[in-house]
Amino acid sequence: MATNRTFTMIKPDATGAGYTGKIIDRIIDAGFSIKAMKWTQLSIDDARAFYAVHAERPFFGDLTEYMSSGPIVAAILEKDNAVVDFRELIGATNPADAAPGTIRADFAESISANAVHGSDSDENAAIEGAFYFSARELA
Ligand code: IDP
Ligand code: MG
Repeated sequence: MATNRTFTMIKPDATGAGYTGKIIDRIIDAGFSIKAMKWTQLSIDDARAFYAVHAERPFFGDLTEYMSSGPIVAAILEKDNAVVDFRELIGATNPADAAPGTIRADFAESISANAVHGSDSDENAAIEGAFYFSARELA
């Protein structure tokens, strides 16, 4: 059953480049409402836990180092069809392949430093949201 929620992070390349406000504007303009949001930073162990599903991938070390290298903004977002619509709003993993006008096309640096995270399923949206937020923190 669709939960109509997804989870996002604005990644260290984008917070460091000063794109946080612009990316949040894109998200709100696309019809998502913010249920919870925080500015924080992952430790290397936090990043390893968050991305445990990718532990066997060759880029796991680079990814976890990068994701713990600077501040991120974590948020739970709500909209009809949230998971699928948000993946469409952010574009392909590699910004070189991302459709024009998507967040990654406009703000990402590289396939690794790609500006934003978006959950890939309702199940993972719930797991990832719970990594950062308690039920008490949701608006
Ligand atoms: P997604 O973020 O579009 O869902 P995933 O395949 O789930 O992409 O990969 C998670 C994250 O790992 C990506 O957003 C990106 O930061 C990083 N990543 C994915 N593929 C590569 C790669 O081939 N080289 C380096 N980093 C990668
Ligand atoms: Mg993914």
